Amino acid sequence: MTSFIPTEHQHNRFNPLNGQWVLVSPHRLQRPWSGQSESQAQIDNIPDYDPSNPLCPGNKRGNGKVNPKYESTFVFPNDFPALLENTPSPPPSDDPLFRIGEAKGTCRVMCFHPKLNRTLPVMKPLEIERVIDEWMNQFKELSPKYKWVQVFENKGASMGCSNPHPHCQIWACSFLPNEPSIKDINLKNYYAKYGRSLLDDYVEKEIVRQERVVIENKDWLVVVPYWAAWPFETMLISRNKLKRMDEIDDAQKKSLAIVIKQLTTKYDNLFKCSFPYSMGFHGAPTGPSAANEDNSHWTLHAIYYPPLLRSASVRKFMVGFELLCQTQRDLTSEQAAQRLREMDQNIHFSINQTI
Ligand code: H2U
Repeated sequence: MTSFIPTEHQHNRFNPLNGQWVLVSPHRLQRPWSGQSESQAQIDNIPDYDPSNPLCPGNKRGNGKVNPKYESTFVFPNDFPALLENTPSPPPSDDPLFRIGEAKGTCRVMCFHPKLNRTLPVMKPLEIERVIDEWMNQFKELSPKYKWVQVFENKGASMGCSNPHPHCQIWACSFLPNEPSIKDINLKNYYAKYGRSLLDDYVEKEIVRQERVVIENKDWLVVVPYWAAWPFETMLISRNKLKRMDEIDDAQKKSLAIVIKQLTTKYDNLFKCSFPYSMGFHGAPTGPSAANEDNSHWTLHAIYYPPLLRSASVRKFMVGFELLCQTQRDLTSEQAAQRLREMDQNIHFSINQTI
């Protein structure tokens, strides 16, 4: 038998953040595709302004309120929030099969830019800095009260985004949700064993290895994680051992704005479309008791989960074996990182965009 070649032979990789294995089957890249195609998410046919879009400046929203004629970012309470503050709490249950818990919180929407067609890759770095400023403001305001403040961007209809206007959401919860909760436990266990933050160690090792690095500057590292589940998934990790979003200083904010622009430009250039994804930041949990807790095991990072696999129209589905057993990917993380490294990070494919 020939020796093991990771780009040819299937294997399992372990994700130490969620404690799950990912099946990597690179030989499957050869399979033909006659399944669903996504409609291409182009940007050059989107106007600056749409009088019927409830997120544009001066327009009426779903609940009848009128947006101000905002000129930079704009935050408003979600008119259809998943979490509310003033609702009755459920009665306790001692039945292990019918457990129930309190869930309170608040949901906000944040527009990145007054123009409908200014997605992050075609925004100016200074405009992206204003977005980061507002992420930090929101985090500072909500984190003393809530255990978890999730800033996330759903981009593109194929990720369930309901509106093409460049925007993100902020959901603040009274409870620690599943993903950060599992991550917290795994990071804590690693710290207890090795006395270091798992992600600080990971950054150091990836910089030495280089094969999964997409972008690096003095403050931030972007890699396709060794254990990536989605084809072009990336992690954007602080190199300054930051624990939470509110610790980003001015220099780190400037370099973060550049990295976000570079990464999203590479993403758009990959399949020449407005690249869909869900992304969000994870850092140490917050809330009233957070000040007394040791969060040395955390490192601030963002995760990008893009669904596209082969082209602007062919996406990956998490179905079948993935739903019933475990995540599987075809392209290796190293191959995905190389594809992204090769993409231009300064010039956006859409020549119709003037920035
Ligand atoms: P997406 O990020 O999935 O596109 O969601 C946009 C959010 O904007 C969604 O949560 C809110 C929706 O409830 N929204 C309003 O609050 N008011 C509106 O008038 C339109 C959309």
